Amino acid sequence: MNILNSIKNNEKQLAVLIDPDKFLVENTASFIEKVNRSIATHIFVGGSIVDKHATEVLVIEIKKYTQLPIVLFPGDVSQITESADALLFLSLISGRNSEYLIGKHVKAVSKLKNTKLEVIPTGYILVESGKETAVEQVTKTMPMATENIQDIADTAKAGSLLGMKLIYLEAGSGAKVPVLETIIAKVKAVLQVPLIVGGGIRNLEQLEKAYSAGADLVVIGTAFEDDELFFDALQK
Ligand code: 1GP
Repeated sequence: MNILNSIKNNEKQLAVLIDPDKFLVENTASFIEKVNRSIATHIFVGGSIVDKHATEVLVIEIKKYTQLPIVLFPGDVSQITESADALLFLSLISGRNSEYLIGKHVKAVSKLKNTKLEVIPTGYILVESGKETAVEQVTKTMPMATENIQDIADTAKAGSLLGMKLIYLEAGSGAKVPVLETIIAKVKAVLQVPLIVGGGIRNLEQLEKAYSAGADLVVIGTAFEDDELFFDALQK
């Protein structure tokens, strides 16, 4: 299966994000059963700070219970495991920290050698969301100001012109407010590649708003960590 091709324009797809640092492996079967019954189309695995082997252990466990594609969304090179189907090769193009623009990628090369992981170049854009997020702390970069919509759209466009196959608009895990619809719409309008939106989406209304504004794939993590009943609102 080609994972990039499974992330399509204008199809309202949903990725459930599982952070190995916050998730108990023994809960995998029951959690994934809920994912399977929901409208989720992808499972993303990753987090800002994760123990070295936790990602691999979790991915292997998840695979036992689902056919959905498992995509790594790593905060660090140590989270790369070939047990997954694909890897978002994220470049933090909203920031100017060279480690997160290209440095970690160079370090990843030796880990990627001889793996079958599908590597998907992804432009990652952190947008201001009302409180400091883990991405900000870990990467030591500032999010882009919400009033600079043109700047955000230009950054996304520049990423796609550099050959990035996906653009990810990120408010940050557990963000107070999701990325504004005006920003999603403006970015979508300049892109040909699919647009991923995540951070702070906690209910159906916010999910629908993100789709209506132009998100092709929405990523939700914290809302499921806080309350698995949210899956009930997302039944197929
Ligand atoms: C975080 O975009 C993802 O990187 C999802 O965010 O945990 O707030 O849903 P939440």
